[in-house]
Amino acid sequence: MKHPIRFLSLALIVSNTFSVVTGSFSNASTLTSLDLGGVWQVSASGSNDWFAATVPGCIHTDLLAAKRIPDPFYRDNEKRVQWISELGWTYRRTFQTGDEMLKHEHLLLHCEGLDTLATVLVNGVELGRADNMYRLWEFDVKKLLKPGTNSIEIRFDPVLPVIRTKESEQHLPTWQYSGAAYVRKMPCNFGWDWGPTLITCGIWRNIYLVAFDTARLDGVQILQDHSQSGTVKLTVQVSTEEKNQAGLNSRITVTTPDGKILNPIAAALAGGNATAELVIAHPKLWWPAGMGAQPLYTVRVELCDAQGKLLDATQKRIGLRTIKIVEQTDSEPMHFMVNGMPFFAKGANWIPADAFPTRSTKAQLRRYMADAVACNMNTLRFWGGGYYEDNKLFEACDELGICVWMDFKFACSTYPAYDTNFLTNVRQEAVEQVKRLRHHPSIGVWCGNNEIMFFRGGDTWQWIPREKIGQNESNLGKMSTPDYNRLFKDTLGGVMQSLAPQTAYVTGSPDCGDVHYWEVWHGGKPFEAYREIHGFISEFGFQSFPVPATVAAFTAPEDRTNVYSPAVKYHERSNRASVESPDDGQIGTDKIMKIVRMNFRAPKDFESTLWLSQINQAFGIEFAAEGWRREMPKSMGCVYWQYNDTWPGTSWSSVDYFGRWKALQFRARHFYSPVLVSGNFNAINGTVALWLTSDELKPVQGKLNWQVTDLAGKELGNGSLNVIQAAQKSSVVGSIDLGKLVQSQGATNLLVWLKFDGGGKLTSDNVVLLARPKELQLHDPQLSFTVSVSGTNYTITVHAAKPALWVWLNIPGVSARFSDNFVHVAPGVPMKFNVQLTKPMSRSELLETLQAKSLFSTYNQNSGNTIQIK
Ligand code: BMA
Repeated sequence: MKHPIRFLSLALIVSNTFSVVTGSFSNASTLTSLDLGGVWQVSASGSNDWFAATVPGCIHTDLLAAKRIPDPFYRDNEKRVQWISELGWTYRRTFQTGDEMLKHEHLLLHCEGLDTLATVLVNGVELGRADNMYRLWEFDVKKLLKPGTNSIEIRFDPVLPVIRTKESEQHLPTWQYSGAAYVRKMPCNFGWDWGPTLITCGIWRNIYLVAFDTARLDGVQILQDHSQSGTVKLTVQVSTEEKNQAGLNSRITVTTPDGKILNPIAAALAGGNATAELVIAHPKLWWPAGMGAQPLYTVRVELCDAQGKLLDATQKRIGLRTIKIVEQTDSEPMHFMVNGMPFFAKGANWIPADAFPTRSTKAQLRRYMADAVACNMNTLRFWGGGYYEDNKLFEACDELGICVWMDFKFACSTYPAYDTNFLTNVRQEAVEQVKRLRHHPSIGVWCGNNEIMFFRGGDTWQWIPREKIGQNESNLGKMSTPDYNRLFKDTLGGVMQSLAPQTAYVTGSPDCGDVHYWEVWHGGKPFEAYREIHGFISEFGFQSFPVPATVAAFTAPEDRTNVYSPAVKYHERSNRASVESPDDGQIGTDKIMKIVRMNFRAPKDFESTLWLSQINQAFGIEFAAEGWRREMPKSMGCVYWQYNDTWPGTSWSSVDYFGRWKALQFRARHFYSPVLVSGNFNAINGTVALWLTSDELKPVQGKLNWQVTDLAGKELGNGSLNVIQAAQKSSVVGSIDLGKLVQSQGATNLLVWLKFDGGGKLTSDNVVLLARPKELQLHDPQLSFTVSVSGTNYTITVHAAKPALWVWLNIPGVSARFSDNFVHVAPGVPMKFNVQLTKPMSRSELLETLQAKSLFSTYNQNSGNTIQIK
């Protein structure tokens, strides 16, 4: 029999042993758990060829560990492992249970993630079936377990035959894998336009036995009332599944961020529910990064029986804040408000960090979040084609101040919302996920889906209501408006309304007033087109190749001659969202190279092509971001596609699969800086408007210095301005008339160097180009550097004899993190970089291996000045 589903605090689990909750009530809790994770066995269903498996995990990583398959990420090995998805796979293990556990009134098998079509057996008896990887499945095992050795077996059926049959009965229009939308399984597992098709299965989250008496906690909802200044009132709603148990009590204790324990409140349960109110005086508010601190309060809820015996307990770390989405009106774009203050969303789109989710470690996930904050981001959109992210990712966001745009996991497809079984399944999924995540202060908005209702007047593709579909439009979506509303308004919206009424919900992106702007990448327009779009831009992006070390990880030496070599192209997916598609990476590679050549000269060799593609990507996204930040509040969000990667390859990411920063990530730190200085050249009147954009909540005061040089570095003019910029404001603060210089020198021989110094973090520098980079008459900058070492601290100072654009440091073969890269260095203004090395090097070793390069060094110097774009 299947029990209602709920989440437990993971804090209760201790690996492979019994854990007992200790509380401040008189006795220990009766809730006990036994972790069943660790070493299992797996075999293809029907065969008897068992080998070791790891739980949580998946069949691909188990086969890989058993050396039964090659690395699916290497070259085109993905093709060689497709057979895995055609088979069923069975996992099994034995475990011991003692009398202690068996004597409890309730004994459940608790599975936090089964991917996807699973049949669960204990001691040979079928307990039930699962059909949704996003749900938590519980089974009553009280009558089945015996003292001593017990067995568990979980059989996973292949999803492919199921979706093929359903798809042949009723076609679901999609640009993902045909029929994939019939199963509640991570959409990008079937392939996406940045990742492989590796349709896996397995026990992908924790699995354990849970035993308890009398009752356990079901949900804890914490509502906040900020209406009285100087206090925040918390309303804590506690519920248990066991509605008829008499005499249950709850006790709520709040610990402040500085460790002070506030007076506990007790509330008796009636009909399985209790409500308690607590007032927090002098509340410390939670803010997104850059706006303030992230103090976290801990709310501990204990459940006890009539005798005061502790039955269950859970802890939620919350932040005191209000966050809402202000809808788009005629006069203002959609935007976020936190604690009553609007803010400009600066960030990117997050996708699963590995095609096999269980491989992502807590440390890796935290590093991605820390890297986002280090680059002055305050927002990440957790895109709808992946999975509901782990608690540890949200905890990092809470602690670091990332505002999360949280998509429910529906993307780029029609879904069978006409099927009531599908809707019931999805409703339960939403209930569990919202209950698990609703206390996180980082979640700013929940969103029903990605690009299912995608109205863009005049475009060639869009998801439109079935009734508006003409003949011959087989590419278009056909999710009818009633179906769409049933799923995204009534079902998901209804769950949000009842379980997280204080959190904003929008039905879809971009049907909530945000903009996905793809005319540059998909439409082939130049970067200048970004300036024609305004509002809250939640997706736009341009691809680049990864760094040489990452390319080396998935290719053989003979592949590394040309970005068109089959293995390099194979890892570019923009026109091949699944293995079903015929493109071999040619179309996307051409798109990159076309825009690279529109903006830059021809790269001289393979590695230069990789680096130059990154400079081009950073150049385009920086151009867009500067424009949108400058015009705030006309635009209020810049969330580029995409932050990270799911495998090593060519994509829109700024941080690659191995966590290596591309040029874009380094530049993001500059173009998202709290105070941004930038310039806009008007070719008609020869002036450069000087902009100062501030996200600071207080006025900013400082000095803006500008200098004009020619490409040889000769100074042709300079000046400075004392500037006061108001809080959260962007405006032109000055103008430089370059009319005469442009006439005498030509726009292709001039650079404008800007620096705003507001002290500490409030500094910003920039270079204004008056022509496309490819037209600039660059000189060899003759870069040189000095290295100083103090303990494990390495400082590199780079000097340029002539202006050097997009200067970067690299140590081939060594994993290094540089404090900055892809910066512009003027002659006479040496630039300091810090580097962290994973293994120490002597100063002389470093001097020998370190490379300092710039745009100039990527060019084939014979490529000339007049480049034709094909
Ligand atoms: C969007 C996203 C993704 C996709 C990206 C690049 O529209 O929502 O589905 O990967 O564009 O094409």
